[in-house]
Amino acid sequence: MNEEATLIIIKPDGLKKSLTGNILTRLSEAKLKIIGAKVIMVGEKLANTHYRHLKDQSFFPELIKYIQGGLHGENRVMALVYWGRGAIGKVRRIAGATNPEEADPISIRGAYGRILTTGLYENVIHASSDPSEAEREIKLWFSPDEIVRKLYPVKEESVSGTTRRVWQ
Ligand code: DAT
Ligand code: MG
Repeated sequence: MNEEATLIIIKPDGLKKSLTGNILTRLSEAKLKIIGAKVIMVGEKLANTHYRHLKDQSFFPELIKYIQGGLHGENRVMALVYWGRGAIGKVRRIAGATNPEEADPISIRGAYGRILTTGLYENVIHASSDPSEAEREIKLWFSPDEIVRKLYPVKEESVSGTTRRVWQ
């Protein structure tokens, strides 16, 4: 198993239902390292970019509303980067299947997810599904200095006299 990083998002329903502690406890079973964590509000641009592979799906507008908190009156999400051997697969297993009704009942999505009457899967967390998706998503959600490990190449960028580190 390769050492790798994966992105996890605790979605607005997870925060609204006060599930953060339960979810982090479940994820700790994987014996991975947290190398980045923050609570943020998701803007439209971030939401659209994150879910760009689904833009032609009928549920896309509802999905964008969901991740931005529009279905829960709760505009926060918690974003985390976990790192370790086989991290992507281990986290996906603990998360469970995309459809919460098909997910193992002891997985996070099986235990806490539901299907809305609109058909949208309200499934509590996001987890990267493969290494290239993980890299794209981590670079989208985190800047290099928000992660306590050198994951991907970085460059310096100068903006009006101040330099900052950005992904190459
Ligand atoms: P995953 O989140 O398991 O990687 P995905 O990337 O295919 O799944 O989809 C992103 C989210 O979109 C998913 O967590 C819930 C929602 N979704 C996916 N497929 C759906 C469907 N057929 N009906 C309703 N919601 C769906
Ligand atoms: Mg996915």
